[in-house]
Amino acid sequence: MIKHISILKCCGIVGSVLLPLAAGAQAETYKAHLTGINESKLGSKPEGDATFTVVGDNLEVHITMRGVPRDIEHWEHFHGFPDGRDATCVTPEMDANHDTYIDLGETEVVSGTTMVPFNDKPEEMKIPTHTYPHASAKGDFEYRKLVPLKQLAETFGKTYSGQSIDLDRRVVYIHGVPSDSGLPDSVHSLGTVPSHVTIPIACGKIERIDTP
Ligand SMILES: [Cu+2]
Repeated sequence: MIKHISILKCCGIVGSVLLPLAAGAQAETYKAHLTGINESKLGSKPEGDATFTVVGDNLEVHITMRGVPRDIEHWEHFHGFPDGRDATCVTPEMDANHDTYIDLGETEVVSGTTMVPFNDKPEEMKIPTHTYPHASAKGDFEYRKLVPLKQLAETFGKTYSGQSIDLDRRVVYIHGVPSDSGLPDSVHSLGTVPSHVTIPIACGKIERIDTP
């Protein structure tokens, strides 16, 4: 029963040493309920859920969204503070430049920075890719991924000098509106990535839901 300790010790995502599960005990699980941002501009009401479950050496990520702009790719990540501070979701009154849009920069005050992508290979932590989920013609998508925890923890620790993933201090963001949305220049983005790709459309705070 104790053979898993060494594995979990290296990768425990809350930084604690996890004891083996007793029969019937629940796996280490986190959940975020996502609700819309910039909804008045979207003409739809994004909503969904993200769950994160530690399964052996992997983190199983499952994200379902509905009401998002249809037929386009949607960037999605967890965001957080490199110093481990607790991140929360942006709120409408945080529109610092009063252009009536919440852009990526305006999320940073309370949500920190873009950390781990939910694309084809989250463990590589490469943010600009074209491997994010693509919404259906109805405006739904589902993303499911088994992420090797040890690899993710290593990449994370290198990127954010010795920090751990600490899911329960992070938030999940979904981004993206169609390229012909006519966003004003006041909507700021990430480097050279167009603002229609990075504009946030939904956010949810991650919380641990099993009983540690
Ligand atoms: Cu993001």
